[in-house]
Amino acid sequence: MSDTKTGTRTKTRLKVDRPRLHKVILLNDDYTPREFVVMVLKAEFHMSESQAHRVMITAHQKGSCVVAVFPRDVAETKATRATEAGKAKGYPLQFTTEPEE
Ligand code: TYC
Repeated sequence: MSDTKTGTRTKTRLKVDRPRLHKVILLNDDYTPREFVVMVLKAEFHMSESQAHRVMITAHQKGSCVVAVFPRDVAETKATRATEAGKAKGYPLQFTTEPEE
């Protein structure tokens, strides 16, 4: 607030909003090998074998699975890197992002 000279400081915000977190979402496809999906989850998202396996199976069965939440730039970078890892092997593996509610 910059009205200190006149003493008419206006309260424009009661609270500072925390920046919204964004979900990284793993999408199922029919071609990427399960073990490759698990490997990417472990490498890019620092998951254990069992965590990665659970996330992969959930995406496989339900069509998608939330992997993790991050500030937007981190979520987008990780989703891009993980998608690129599949692309480099010729797989259609996809990670997307969306803001949390
Ligand atoms: N559906 C793939 C298969 O049967 C495995 C897979 C699982 C691929 C999860 C993507 O997000 C995924 N080989």
